[in-house]
Amino acid sequence: MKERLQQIREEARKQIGEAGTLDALNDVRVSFLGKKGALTAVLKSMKEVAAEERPRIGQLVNETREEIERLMEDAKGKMEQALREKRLKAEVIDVTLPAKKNQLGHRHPNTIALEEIERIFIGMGYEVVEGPEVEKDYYNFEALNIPADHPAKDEQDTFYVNGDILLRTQTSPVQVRVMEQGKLPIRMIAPGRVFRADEVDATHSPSFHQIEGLVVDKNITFSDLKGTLAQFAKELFGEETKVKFRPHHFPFTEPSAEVDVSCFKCKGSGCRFCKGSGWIEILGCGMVHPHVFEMCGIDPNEYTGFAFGIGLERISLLKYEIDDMRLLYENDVRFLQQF
Ligand code: 2U9
Repeated sequence: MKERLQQIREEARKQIGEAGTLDALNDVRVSFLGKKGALTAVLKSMKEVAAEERPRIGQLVNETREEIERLMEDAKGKMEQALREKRLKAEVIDVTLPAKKNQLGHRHPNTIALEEIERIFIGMGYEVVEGPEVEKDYYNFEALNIPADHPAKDEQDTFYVNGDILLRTQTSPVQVRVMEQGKLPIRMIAPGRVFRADEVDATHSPSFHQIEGLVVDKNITFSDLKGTLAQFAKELFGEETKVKFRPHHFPFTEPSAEVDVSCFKCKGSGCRFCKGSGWIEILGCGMVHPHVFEMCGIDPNEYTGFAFGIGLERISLLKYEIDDMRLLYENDVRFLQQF
C-alpha cells in the first residue's frame, strides 16, 4: 500500500508537470482525486488493510492528497500568472503614437460675420433679440409707418401666406414687439432671416439675413447714431475706417441716411472693389419716426431713438471677398472649407 501511494504521488507530480493548460490540469485532478480517481481507489481498498495499520495508511493517504493538491495549486497559480502576463503584453498601449486627427467642420461665412457683429454690439451693451419669421401685416408694415399703397407691400415684392399673414420682409417687427412691451430704455439688435420675392442673381436672393438695431431713450440724438455706427465700422473693418452719411428716405425713420465706409481694400483711393469711388455702402439708418413711436405706445415728446439695418450677406461678401451671393447658399464643401 505504501509503495502504491508513493507511485501515485510520483505519477501525479509527473502529470502535473506535463499539463500545459488549466483544462489538462483539471483532468489530472479528476484522474487522481475524483470519485473514480487513483487515490479514491486506495481509500476504498482500506478494508483489506490490517486494522492496526489503518491509521498510519490513512494518514499517508491524507498526506498524499494534500501534496497532490498543493502541487496542483502551485501549477495553477503559475499558469494563471503566465496568462495574465500574456494578456497585459497584448494590451500594451503606446501613448507616444500620434492621435487620429478629428475632422472639424467650418463655420459658414454668414455665421462668422454675424457672430462678429453680435460681439461688437454686445460689447456696447446691446441685447440680441429674435422674433417670428411669419408675421402679421401690422408688425411688418403698418406699425412701421409703411402705407397700404407702398410698393413694398405689392405681391411682387412680399410673400403672403394668406390675408394679413406674410413672411417678414425685414426684422423690424421684432423691434416693434419689444417697443410694445414698454420696457425702456431699449438697446437691442434683431438678427434673422427675411424674405422678399426677388429673382436669384449674384446680389439677390428670395431669402437673406438682416441685423437691425434699435436704441430708445431720453435725449438720444443723431450724434449718438453717428458715433455708434462709426465705432461699429472701425471694429468691423479696421481702426482707420471712415464713415460717410448720405441723406436717404425710409418710411420708419426721419431723418434717414445710408452709410458708406471708406474702402478697406484701397483705403479710399479707388479700386475694383469700391468701383473706383473709394466708398462702399454697408447699411441704412435714421432717427425713429415719431409716428412709429406713437403706434408702439411710446411718447415721442419724451423719448427719441435711432435705428439701423444691415444686410448680413452684403457684409460676408465684402469681408471674405466673395463675388456671388449664390455661393453662400449652395453649401459646396469646397467653398465652405475655406473659412
Ligand atoms: C423700428 C424703427 C426703425 C430699421 C432700418 C434700415 C434703415 C435699412 C436695409 C439695410 C439693407 C435693409 O437688408 S437691407 O436691404 N435697412 O436701411 N433699416 S433703418 O429701422 C427701424 C426698425 C424698427 C421700430
